Amino acid sequence: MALDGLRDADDAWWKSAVVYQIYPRSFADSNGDGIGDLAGITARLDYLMELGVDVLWLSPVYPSPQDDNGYDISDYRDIDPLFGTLADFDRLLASVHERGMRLVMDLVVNHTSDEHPWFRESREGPNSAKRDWYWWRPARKGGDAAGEGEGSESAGSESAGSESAAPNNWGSFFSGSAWQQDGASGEYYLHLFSPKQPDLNWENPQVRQAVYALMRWWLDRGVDGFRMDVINLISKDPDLPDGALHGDGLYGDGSPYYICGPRVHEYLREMHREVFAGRPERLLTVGEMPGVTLEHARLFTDPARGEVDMVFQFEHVGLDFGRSKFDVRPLRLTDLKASLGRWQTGLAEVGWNSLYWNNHDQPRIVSRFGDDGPEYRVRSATMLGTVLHLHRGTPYVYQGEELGMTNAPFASIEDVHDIEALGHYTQAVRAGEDPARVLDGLRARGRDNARTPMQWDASEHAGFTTGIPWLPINPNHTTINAAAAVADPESVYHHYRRLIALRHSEPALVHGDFTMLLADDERLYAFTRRYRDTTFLVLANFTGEAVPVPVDLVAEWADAPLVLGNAGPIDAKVVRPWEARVHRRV
Ligand code: TEU
Ligand code: CA
Repeated sequence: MALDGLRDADDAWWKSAVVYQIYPRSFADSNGDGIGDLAGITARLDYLMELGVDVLWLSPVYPSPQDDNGYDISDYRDIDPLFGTLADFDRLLASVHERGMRLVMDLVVNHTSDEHPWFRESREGPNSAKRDWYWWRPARKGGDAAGEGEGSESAGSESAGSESAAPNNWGSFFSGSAWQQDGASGEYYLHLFSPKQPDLNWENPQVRQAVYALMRWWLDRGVDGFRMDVINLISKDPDLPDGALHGDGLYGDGSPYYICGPRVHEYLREMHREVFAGRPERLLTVGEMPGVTLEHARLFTDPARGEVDMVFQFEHVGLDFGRSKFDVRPLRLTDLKASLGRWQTGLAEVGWNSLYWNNHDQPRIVSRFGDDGPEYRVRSATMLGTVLHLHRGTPYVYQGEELGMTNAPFASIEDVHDIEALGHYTQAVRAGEDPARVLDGLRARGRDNARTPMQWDASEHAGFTTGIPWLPINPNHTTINAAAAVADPESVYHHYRRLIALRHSEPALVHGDFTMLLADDERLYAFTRRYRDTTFLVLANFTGEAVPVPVDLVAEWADAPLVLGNAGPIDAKVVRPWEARVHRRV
């Protein structure tokens, strides 16, 4: 594989790798039940190999009541029958390795499903041997525990019990209280996400050892690493203090007491020692870390500390938020450059960045930061890919991003499936917001936008299924689909192939120093990558208008060959709408 040749001193193969994220429910359905599955993925591996990606990240495929589409696991050592069997999984893994690619699993251990045997045993009562495997607390004194008529349900849960008696005022990520009262004991358990996702108590060493054992089980099966779900939330301040009341003041912000909590680095170092340290093969670990700061990220990704290889930070996907993620504000390009530039500089000496625009929680980037209309969809999608992939770090491609797939036209709230979106809609409308405006916010930011089925061809169900898709196919699949893209050399697909090939063949794009240019320009994004005697310039237009190239750049780069562009022959003095250029100088 091209990777080896690029190895620098350290054996971090993933520095020159490109990762492709698969959301199994929506990738490819092999048995016509309208839900994607493992055999469907196996049948599409040649497409991924042709694209040139090195690693596949699978969102969860473990047994789950699917309350949060699999991020609520009821058995960590098996495959949900929806997606297939362990034998199907082994076939997929072998087929991935045969093609020289790797596969990482999604590790969801901040919480389990409330149908996991661990939680079933834990809720049996205060004397359960597993009571301390979760965060149980008695009702708050003085709060009216019974709270007839006073308790309000968080999205979809049977009565949360009286919220005023909840042990503290923390709100859940999915709206409503972060506490659920359990009828049997009258006590409350913590769930930062849905009531069917109770948080594990990592203070308990038995919990940690149980997690390390299941991780070793999958590594022994041959997987190449883990993407770790909200792994910076596993350490809570054991006093569980109330949070400050912000905005609508319904719930307190508990984040200061569970984002990068007091023992999180200790736990990740212990995990590294117990799971990864003794293994011959170099694995990939990436921690999803909402709210992580650059300071903490440097600690998490410093190879000398033995925690994780890289983190997913959320700063650049929150720059166009108003009061909430569903309150849309226009992006200021200088904010984006300031944020990504800070992370480039901040992890230049120690640590490593992950690079992403999309995943199964984010709306489609071409609809968000680009222009998904017929004239500029391809060009803005390829511009966004070029800018992201040529930063210093490991790029992640989310399924369909390589086709320039767009947000979907959700006609009504009935079309919305995602628990986070439904929780927000319920709470916002109850708080008196105009349902139509709330739905607009969901259309722009809802996670279902990322989850509409993969568009393989222009046929009725886009080649995704022969059955009825679990989520409607985006009607624009008649023009936006893999078959058409593969057949069109000017497509987003072939541009991503060229981008990935460039990273595999140019050490400067892996290891090169990053320098931001034009930091104050609200229309152009420009930077260089320098390594030994090679320098690359990346210049991109984030607007639908032609923009003159700053004269000094013209002068400096006039004789440097163009190695990648997305708008045909260039005009040295003007950058066309949504155009991206990559020049190389030795
Ligand atoms: O997401 C964590 C997370 O921060 C997102 O839920 C975030 O709140 C939001 O959706 C993005 O703005 C992870 C998984 O990626 C997500 O799918 C799960 O729902 C969540 O954890 C709970 O497991
Ligand atoms: Ca299926």
